[in-house]
Amino acid sequence: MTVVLKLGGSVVTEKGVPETVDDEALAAAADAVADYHGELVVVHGGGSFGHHHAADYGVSTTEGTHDAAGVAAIHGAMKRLNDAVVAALAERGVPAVPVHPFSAASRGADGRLDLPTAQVRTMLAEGFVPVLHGDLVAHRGEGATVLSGDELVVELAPAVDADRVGVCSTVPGVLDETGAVIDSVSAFDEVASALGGSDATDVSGGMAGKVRALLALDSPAHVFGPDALSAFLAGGDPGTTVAGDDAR
Ligand code: IP8
Repeated sequence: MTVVLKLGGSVVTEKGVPETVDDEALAAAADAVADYHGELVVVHGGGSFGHHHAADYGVSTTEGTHDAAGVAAIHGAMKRLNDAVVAALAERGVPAVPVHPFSAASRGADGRLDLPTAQVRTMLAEGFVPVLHGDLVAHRGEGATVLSGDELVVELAPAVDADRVGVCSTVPGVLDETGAVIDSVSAFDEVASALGGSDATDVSGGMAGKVRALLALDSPAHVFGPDALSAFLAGGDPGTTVAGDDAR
């Protein structure tokens, strides 16, 4: 069983306090991961590390920077968060190793991401747990732009032939207009009115972009809150199951 797991940046950091890990939340997530013993790729988001610096330098997934100091600040912050996540896993005996996407990935002028994944597959085959993170990416014509953890999940799941994809978020699933968790989504139309259908090109921000991207995968994805991480890793289907035509 191969699992790709995204830990939302807001789950493992104090979102409002720059460069602050939520130690309790990270410890709880790392405890849950340590109880899982199959092939696993972890991706984490930026939380109060990447987003704070990205905002300072006006960088997004489409607006880039040529300021090397800005690149060093944003990428450096993400490496510090990655160090904290890898360390929390390693303390619990998880063979976690860091993978920094900025060193390997690039975007073309059309925004298309090229993410080499042979090293991640080899790490898995050798028994490691690769830990990637939202980062910057060299972007033709833009300098460097933000690469979100959600984009990484969408690239990695087919590359490692994932059986399951988990997105651990601060909310307990995809929510309907009343705030209740929707059990399953098989087409975007089913949730368009609850999520707002206007962000067709947004694969990095907001639940609508996440759901669209997850529907395109050929493995089922689950969106759930931190309390349900253990249940997901134990093979359960907490929160919302997102499975498009190719995943069923
Ligand atoms: O939180 C963003 O990753 P995300 C990474 O997964 C940076 O969108 C550098 C802001």
